[in-house]
Amino acid sequence: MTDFLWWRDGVIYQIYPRSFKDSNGDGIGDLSGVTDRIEYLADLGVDAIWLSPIYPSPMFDFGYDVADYESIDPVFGDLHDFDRLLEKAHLHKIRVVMDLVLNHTSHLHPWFVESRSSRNNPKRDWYLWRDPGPRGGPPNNWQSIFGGKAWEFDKHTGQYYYHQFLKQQPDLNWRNTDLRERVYEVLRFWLDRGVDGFRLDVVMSYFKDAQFRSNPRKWIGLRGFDRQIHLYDWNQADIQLALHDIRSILDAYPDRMAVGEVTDPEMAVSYIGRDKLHLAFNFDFLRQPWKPEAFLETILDYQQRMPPEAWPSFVLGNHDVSRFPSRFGGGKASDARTKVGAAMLLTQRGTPFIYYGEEIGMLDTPIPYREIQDPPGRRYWPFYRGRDPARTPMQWDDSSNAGFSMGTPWLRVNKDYRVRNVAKQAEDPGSVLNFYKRMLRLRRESTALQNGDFKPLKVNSRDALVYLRESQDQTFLVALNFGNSPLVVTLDVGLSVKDWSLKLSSTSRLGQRLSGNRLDLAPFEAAIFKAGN
Ligand code: TEU
Ligand code: CA
Repeated sequence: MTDFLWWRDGVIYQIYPRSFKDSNGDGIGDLSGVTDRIEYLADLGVDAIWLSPIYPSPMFDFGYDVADYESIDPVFGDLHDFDRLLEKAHLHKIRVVMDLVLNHTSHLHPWFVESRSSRNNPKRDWYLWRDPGPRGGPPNNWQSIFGGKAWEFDKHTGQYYYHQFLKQQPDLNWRNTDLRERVYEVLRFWLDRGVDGFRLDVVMSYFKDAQFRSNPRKWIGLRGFDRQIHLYDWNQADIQLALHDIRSILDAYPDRMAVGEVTDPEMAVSYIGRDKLHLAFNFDFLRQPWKPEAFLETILDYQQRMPPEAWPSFVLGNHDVSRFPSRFGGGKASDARTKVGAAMLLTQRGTPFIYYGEEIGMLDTPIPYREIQDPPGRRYWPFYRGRDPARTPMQWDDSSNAGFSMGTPWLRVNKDYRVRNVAKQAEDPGSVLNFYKRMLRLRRESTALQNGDFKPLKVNSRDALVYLRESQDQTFLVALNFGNSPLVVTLDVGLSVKDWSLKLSSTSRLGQRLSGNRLDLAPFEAAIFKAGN
């Protein structure tokens, strides 16, 4: 491995455009807002941005219900604004990844409007229409991820259509060749415009069982969806053909990438490789408690499943889950813990994804019931409060609305914005922001941290995670203290390297930390050493 390949060796930053920066005071972030912040992202040191959907949408699922794949929603700007953003990002060597939601459309998409107009409309088969079951009910037992049955009866034509998410998000029929060809045109539309890659929303759901068999049941789980084994409503073998198609479309352009959203690492490894997707998310880090052995286990499990020609990826957060500083406990030690999490993420063998705001340690924002915007949040409140808490405005400075907007933000700003914001952290050498910058710089200049081997070291402490990242000419040792007490760790292997230099520490503690097999760590210290200088 030599030449820098952006999606393999770089770091990708997810932007939720509604919440990043509002340039016109309507309370909603937009493309000009992102364009204004390209210098910030370049200075932070990320290699690419992934934009959550910005297409025209009635926003029942805040853009994940697309009404036109080849345009921009006016709330975010227009194609001209998009081209400006792309051009400026490229000028700063930042790649741009679009979110493509191809499992379903909005119910207001012209394709669906046509499809539902009559049983013999040419686009009827572009969606999943079925006759009622034997007793007049839904065709089978499939459930919606956002609650209730996945089938909606359409009186006009007397059939049900399938929706894995909201009823305003009817699923496309990927078994229809015309539909597939049309969708592939969408990929080319954006590739020709110059975008560098795609994040494929719920790619494992494109194909459903051709016979529409009911799923087997399970007895535990909050939602009806959780109480089924998903044998038939996702991850069908035929998806592999679509993955090949998508890859060959991308391969006709230089340096393009597709990352797929799938549910678990087992699926992830079967979706990536030379003639499939470049990357698939591994969400295992999102499910771990704050314990070194839990993370180590998932890393090793994933490493062992990974086919030789495939490349891993890691995330600690996204727009669907609680922010990681909150998930791992928040409170007084939040920032110290966040730095340890960041050091772990950014020293993995695999492409790291950062979710906007993580770099300043943003926490979940509690949203009162009457302000909840997210549909599953309303439906399952108070058992589940939805995804709004992780989607609140980016905190830029201590002016009103955290410098996000001159108007009233679509979601409230976190109360801590006067103390937690970019401007303030930029001034403080010990801030989370400056730690991310130093980490990103170190990763960028170290081939071993990008693509060297990952080798865990056995240690005599339950609070420590210690590993090597080794390439032919570089060795790094990463030592993470997950606990709030000082640690003296004994490494159980004789390290062949005697001479280590400390490259970076998340604390201000001075002095020697690694000598022989003895490693000293301050509370919540993340320390990174390099063999030699
Ligand atoms: O998410 C897929 C998904 O199933 C979950 O992440 C889901 O959002 C979670 O279980 C909450 O209940 C993708 C997108 O990331 C998400 O934002 C969209 O809402 C969803 O697809 C539909 O497009
Ligand atoms: Ca705006």
